[in-house]
Amino acid sequence: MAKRYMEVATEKQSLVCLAADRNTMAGLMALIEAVGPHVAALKTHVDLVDDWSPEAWIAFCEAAAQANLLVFEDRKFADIGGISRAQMAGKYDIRSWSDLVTAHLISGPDIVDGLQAGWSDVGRQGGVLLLAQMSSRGNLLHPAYTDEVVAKGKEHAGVFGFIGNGSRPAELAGLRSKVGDTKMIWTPGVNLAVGDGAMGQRYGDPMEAVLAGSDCVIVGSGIHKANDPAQAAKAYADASWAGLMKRNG
Ligand code: S5P
Repeated sequence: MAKRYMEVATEKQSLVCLAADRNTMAGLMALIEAVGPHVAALKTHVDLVDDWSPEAWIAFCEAAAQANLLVFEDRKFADIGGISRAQMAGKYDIRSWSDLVTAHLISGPDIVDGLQAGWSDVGRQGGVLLLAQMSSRGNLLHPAYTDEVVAKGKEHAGVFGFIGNGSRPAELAGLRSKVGDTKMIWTPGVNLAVGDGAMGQRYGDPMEAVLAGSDCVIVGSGIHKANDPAQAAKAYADASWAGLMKRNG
């Protein structure tokens, strides 16, 4: 999965994952069409779509595949292993279309096995991104918790990587030194307009995040609320790629 992501990122010269936080199927489809060439992955919150239907969602995932995008459901699973496995099925059947999902490790490491079992149940493979840090102010993912998530996640083959805080480059650099080079770090809380966002969100600069060790900047409103989402996506892609070139010297 990591190889696939890096291939797409290299082809598009973009380390950007679009947080496609729109609440209609038409809005989501329009977004993929506009920004597909400039982003390497697509993050969804399937339960915030007002007119969701299985058929419309299948068409959306097909459009994402055509645009060569990994599909990442940001479900932030947190329950015990067996329930997480069951939640991969259910109405939204996340296991059948997601390549990546997010999870908190608060309930212990079996959640990763539960999510992996979910994909196995339908003969698919996927990767888990564990929340090691968050971008929102006052969050409770304190450094000792982060350290435990990293220590346990690094050892687990089902863990694709970690969510790190894109709004604080110093925190992110600290996370990268703990994670090492074997797992991904993807970072929300990124916007070209650095500073405080709505309802406690905080934003850092995309290039700074990549320089601090991010493998992928997750950008939502900076793209989907822009007057010209395609142009905005290109600007984020360029900033992320310039960061990678600079980091690699
Ligand atoms: O700590 C986090 C973790 C995540 S996954 N902070 C976040 O903001 N996110 C997600 O990233 C959040 O659920 C949203 O979909 C996206 C950020 O969107 P933006 O509009 O603030 O860029």
